Amino acid sequence: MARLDQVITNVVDIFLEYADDGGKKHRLNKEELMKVLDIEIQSPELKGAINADDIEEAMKMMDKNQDGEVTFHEFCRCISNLAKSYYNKKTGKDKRGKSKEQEAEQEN
Ligand SMILES: [Ca+2]
Ligand SMILES: [Ca+2]
Repeated sequence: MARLDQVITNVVDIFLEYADDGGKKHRLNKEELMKVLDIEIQSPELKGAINADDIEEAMKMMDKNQDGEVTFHEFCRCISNLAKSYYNKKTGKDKRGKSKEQEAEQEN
């Protein structure tokens, strides 16, 4: 499989694998989210970026509508933010002290 094929199918497959484990289907509850972050993210930097070691904080960050569950939409937004923060780090963008709003404007 090509690399982007892999990335996209992985995001969906990983989400469903954990989300359908217990509780509601297609939703990550706190325990399921904890497992995803524990097992599927190993880079200390990425773990740090989403507070993976503090499940309450990670949940707060990912669960945008605060209904106690992470939907695929919320999961994708988080993955995309992680990708952006890695991109910014790699390209040195985060060192110029731009605000988040400015970055969003440039990328949209
Ligand atoms: Ca579930
Ligand atoms: Ca939610």
